[in-house]
Amino acid sequence: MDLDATRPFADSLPGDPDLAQRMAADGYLCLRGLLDRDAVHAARDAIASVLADDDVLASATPASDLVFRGGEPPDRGVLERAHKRINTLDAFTALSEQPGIRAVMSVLLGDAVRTHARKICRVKYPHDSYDIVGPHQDFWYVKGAEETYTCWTPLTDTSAALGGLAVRPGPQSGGPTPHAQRADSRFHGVDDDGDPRAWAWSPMRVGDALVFHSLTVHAGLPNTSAHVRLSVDYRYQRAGAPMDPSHVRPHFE
Ligand SMILES: O=C(O)CCC(=O)C(=O)O
Repeated sequence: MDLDATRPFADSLPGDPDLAQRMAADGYLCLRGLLDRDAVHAARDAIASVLADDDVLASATPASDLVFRGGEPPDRGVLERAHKRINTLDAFTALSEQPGIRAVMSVLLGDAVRTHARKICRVKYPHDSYDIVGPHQDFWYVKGAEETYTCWTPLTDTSAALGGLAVRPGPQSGGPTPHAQRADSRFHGVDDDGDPRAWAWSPMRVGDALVFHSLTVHAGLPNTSAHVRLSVDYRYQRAGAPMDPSHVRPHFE
């Protein structure tokens, strides 16, 4: 995707009175400064030290710089072991309950909100195209309640080279779309005509977050930098609404 041709995210501030209307119109909110930066850095450092233990980071630079050691991305066994350790990190799980996120979720979902146990840390190695999540709706993966919102937040500032997440804005009136296995990636996704003007993307800073509806089409972008891209995504729905069994267990368990 030509990021220069996308439109920038429409920014919102956590206290804006029209967050629910914006979500209904655009399918997403880009919330600048939603999360406490120290808490995000704590999660980044804890996860970076897991990756350093697996020798996937350059040894000459601090682990928190996330410089990739080069060569092929680690194999599935290493990834799985790392994710199981990441799932146990307090700094990773606690970030999902930051007051800023809770406040936005109570605007969108009311007072009784349930956080999915399946919290996902994305570890995106440079030039690993097979691991790119192309255009998709989270509902295809999440199932359960359509009224589910994802909060995606980068653990480092993002740039065009690091990629991040792009969103296809619009009201979510079309319902779930069938997904197909992609030939060039390990993920399922939806067709996209490839017109970057239909998409929104901007660089993000530590503390910024994207919150989007389970039917909003979005896509992970290629990482063409020399750094590992770290982000986390957490999901929320009304307590008591249906939840798929896969989402009551941690990722990779
Ligand atoms: O971070 C990424 O590359 C993709 C994340 C994603 O698709 C999601 O949070 O649903």
